[in-house]
Amino acid sequence: MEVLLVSGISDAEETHIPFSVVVTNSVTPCDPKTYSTYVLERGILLGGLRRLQDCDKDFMFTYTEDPNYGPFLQSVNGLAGNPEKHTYWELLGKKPNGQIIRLDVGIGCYIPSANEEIILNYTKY
Ligand code: B12
Repeated sequence: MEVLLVSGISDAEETHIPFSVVVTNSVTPCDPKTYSTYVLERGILLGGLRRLQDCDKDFMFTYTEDPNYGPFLQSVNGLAGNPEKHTYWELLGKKPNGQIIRLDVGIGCYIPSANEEIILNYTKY
């Protein structure tokens, strides 16, 4: 009897890169909220935020589209940045050594690393 082995299915398994999203507010300080989500290998932050919004009813966000730089994070959990008040959502990343860096690209370009902490910080400019 001939046995046909179909290979390749396990090769198509997706690698999940888990990371956390911490929502903080430097304008009106309050307790940070922490969420967990993931991207696929080399997936963008926006994808992880969308997945989080789809899975967790306590997290929501909106963005606008900039003609040059792509998606600009507009609001998180109902609180929106406001040019008149000079407020916006700043994107920070906490490295494994604890160092906090300011991301050098927006949510459409940033690629989270495994177990990284992404901080969405409502702040002023
Ligand atoms: C001023 C400025 C800001 C201000 C804009 C508001 C204001 N009115 O001042 C604030 C502080 C909000 C800001 C925020 C951020 N910025 Co900025 N910003 C600039 C800067 C210095 C000038 C933009 C400008 O005024 N141009 C003149 C006006 C007339 O043109 P405009 O097209 O209308 O400008 C708008 C866009 O530039 C937009 N904008 C500004 N920054 C960003 C970032 C992203 C990702 C997007 C989609 C849009 C956007 O806001 C401007 C006003 O509406 C540029 C660098 C430069 N010299 O151009 C960086 C720059 C555009 N920003 C950058 C970055 C990385 C950010 C942040 C992601 C930083 C962070 N880690 O939080 C955040 C955005 C976070 C989010 N919520 O999505 C990068 C973008 C690189 C990239 N490929 O993504 C740049 C190129 C600086 C750099 N060299 O790293 N920024």
